[in-house]
Amino acid sequence: EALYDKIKFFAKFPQTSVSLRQMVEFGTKPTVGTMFKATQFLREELPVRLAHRVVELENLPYNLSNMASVRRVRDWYAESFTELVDFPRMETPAALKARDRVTVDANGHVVPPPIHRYFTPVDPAAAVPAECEAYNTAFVELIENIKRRHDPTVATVAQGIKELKAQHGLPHIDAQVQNFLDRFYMSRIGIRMLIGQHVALHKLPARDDYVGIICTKTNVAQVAQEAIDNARFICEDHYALFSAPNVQLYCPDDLHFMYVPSHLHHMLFELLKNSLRAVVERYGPDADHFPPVKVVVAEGREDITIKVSDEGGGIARSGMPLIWTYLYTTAPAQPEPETPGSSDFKAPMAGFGYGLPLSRLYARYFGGDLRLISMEGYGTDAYLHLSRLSDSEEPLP
Ligand code: W6P
Repeated sequence: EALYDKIKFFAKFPQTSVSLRQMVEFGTKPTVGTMFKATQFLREELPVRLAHRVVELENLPYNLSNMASVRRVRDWYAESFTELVDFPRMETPAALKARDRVTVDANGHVVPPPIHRYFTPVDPAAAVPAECEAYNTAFVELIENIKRRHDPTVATVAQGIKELKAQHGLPHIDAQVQNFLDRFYMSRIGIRMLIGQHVALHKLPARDDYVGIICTKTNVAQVAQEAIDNARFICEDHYALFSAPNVQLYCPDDLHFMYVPSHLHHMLFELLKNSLRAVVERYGPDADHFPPVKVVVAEGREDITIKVSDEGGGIARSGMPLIWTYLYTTAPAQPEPETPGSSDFKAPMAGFGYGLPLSRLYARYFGGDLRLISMEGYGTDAYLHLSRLSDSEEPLP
């Protein structure tokens, strides 16, 4: 039908990645004119990214594309795509200048205008049409609604994967499905980052340590301590413990770098929950002593690395690859929040659900990585590498 043809056309455009540095340089003291350029960029880029996902959702193996849950997610993507391409263009001289017509290269690939057309701050003194502000506000409202619409995506896709597992009785995830999910969730992280950043720049009052949702001085010890407190609380609640295993944090108080604090919190919280769970399950909830979990933070030139070590008995070497799959979960099924407004970052004491593969994607999104090394019979070390060189480009599947 017509909509799908349009989506296929947009999916031919290459996606344009934005570096953390670009996000920060662009978002520092944004003017209405600068925000207008960002609006123009997202008004072009978001439909392209969504279209890529719709096409991929339509072509999944194992009849996944026909599953009710996957179709529901596909419909959200198509709906959001439609709203974005139907959002009116504003034909100001500045907008026309920023939007050179696309060209087609020798291989028939569509070449979009270069990103610096959009990502160059506008001189605060430049004359900006009065309508721009209202236009920006309307666009922010649109993408906020889109972001909210897609909140239940992870839970809904997970439902489809569970059904697939039940139907095929797959012992562990198929590489093709694993690959799709890694790409799909990585793309989702990028889309939600761009929307979250744009909305925050538009709405939040300027602060000298924040550019949108990026904190230029993310204090590692502070975020780590919050993640520790939250994970211990959840652990105590889940196992009805008087006191969760202790977590010792070794981190300079003043160590800071440019990052998205909510991402860092999310990754550490996931790792800590896994470690606490392993320790409590190994020693039993009634044990009168638990070996502490240790968090060591190291500052290198390239990376800040955070090691989370537990003595929870470790994982067999043969079980290690399963840790990163989306089908492998030892935790009992839990009701997922489906209500609009529920946040991305909320999860009770799960096992190796989606926490680890998603945390690794969050790490990789800004050029980092997450690795696990385990000693079966003793414990596990998780290494969270975070890139300090903020010019890593978004990885775009
Ligand atoms: C375990 C299993 C695991 C996964 C991720 C992080 C820490 C741990 N500890 O036993």
